[in-house]
Amino acid sequence: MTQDFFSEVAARIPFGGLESSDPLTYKVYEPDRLVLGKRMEDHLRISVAMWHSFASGGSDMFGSGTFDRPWLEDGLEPLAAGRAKLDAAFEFIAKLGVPFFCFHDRDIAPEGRTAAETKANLEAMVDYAGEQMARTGVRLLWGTANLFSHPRYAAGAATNPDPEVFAVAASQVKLVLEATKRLGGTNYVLWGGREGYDSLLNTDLAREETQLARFLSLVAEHKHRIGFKGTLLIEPKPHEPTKHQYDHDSAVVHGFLVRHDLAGEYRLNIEANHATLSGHSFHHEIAYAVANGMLGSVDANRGDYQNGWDTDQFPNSVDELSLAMYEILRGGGLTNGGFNFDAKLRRQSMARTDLFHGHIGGIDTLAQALLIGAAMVENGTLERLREERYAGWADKLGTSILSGGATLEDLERRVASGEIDPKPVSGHQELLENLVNQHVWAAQRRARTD
Ligand code: XUL
Ligand code: CO
Repeated sequence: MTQDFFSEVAARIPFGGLESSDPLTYKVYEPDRLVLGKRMEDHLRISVAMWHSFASGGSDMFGSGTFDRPWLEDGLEPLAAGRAKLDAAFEFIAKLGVPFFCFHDRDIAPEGRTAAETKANLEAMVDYAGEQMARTGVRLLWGTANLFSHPRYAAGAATNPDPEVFAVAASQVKLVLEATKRLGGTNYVLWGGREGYDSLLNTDLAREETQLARFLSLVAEHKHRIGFKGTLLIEPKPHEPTKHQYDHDSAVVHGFLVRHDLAGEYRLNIEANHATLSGHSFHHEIAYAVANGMLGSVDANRGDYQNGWDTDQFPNSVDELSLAMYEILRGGGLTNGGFNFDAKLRRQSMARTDLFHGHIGGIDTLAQALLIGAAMVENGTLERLREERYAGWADKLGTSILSGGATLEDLERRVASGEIDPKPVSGHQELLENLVNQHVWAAQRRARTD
């Protein structure tokens, strides 16, 4: 018997359109609407994150939890509380009407007194999640192991100076990878929570790199051994909780994977707020991943321009997301991946309905950005101008350089003779930015008149 936690929302959130005055309707998101020949729902593959939305009570380092979350109250029997949490989560996701969820092992199953008890707790809660998935039709986008909360991981998991900690982390990943397979997950994520350092004085960088590479090889080996067909994803982040994290950004992770012959085994899970913390834009990180065949999935959220930390707010900037969406669509879209709301309510947003408001706003923002990104692709002007800019590389000189047919001597001779004499050309940045704005504003007008 599942409990009812969101009775103020009677049924699935409907599409209301821009004129709707009901906050509990979608203004833009229409799952069945076709965009570039594909349903909106299949483009976006929205997922709700178990941790922020159901396993956290709203505490921060200055104060305790504020959220109205009966399943997190003190004194509940741990497994009964765990089942109530899953009841609440699946009721919410079904009412939100999105296809996926994501979880860490510790979001759904409490740590026991022994390793055996912890394992039994996980098995019981994974079974219960499976029942809830069957009841609601909600699917698993990805699972992951929490390798950062327990005190044993204070100095890292795979990169810990103690190999016994490595072993515990490895056993945890084995169990969650298997649970993810059992629940039909389409991806498995590794975020290097404390794989980094707080001080170089006690850190051996070379050793830690070797350990991390070994860990990721073991995970890939086990994936193949058990026949898990999903994609393994690494989620870059530059810092927080450690001062420096090894999976700094997309390019750093890609370089690491290539160095250790693992680039064929892993893709990237790119989080908007992690991108901005690393000093990049979100769409830079997406574009890098697309350019290198590494795009896997996205953690949707945003930071705050006044704060230098991971505020994990719900996304609300159509302008910024349109650029990311354009890069995703240019790259062929998300296939196995999705948009997982790794986003949390502000501590003052205490009501349970605020969970709906946060997600509805975020989903509508993604949907509107998708429409604009698609219009930019369909219109084709940006792509054409970009191609024209590089046209010389398709000509004789460009192809002879790239194919290795031209030596430095050849090039110097032709430049000295005046045969090669390039003229600077405009990059037209402002023109391009105006084109993007034109698409943003046109989409706003279309939405008003639809
Ligand atoms: C932390 C973060 C994690 C990962 C999963 O910043 O983003 O929630 O997404 O461990
Ligand atoms: Co994340």
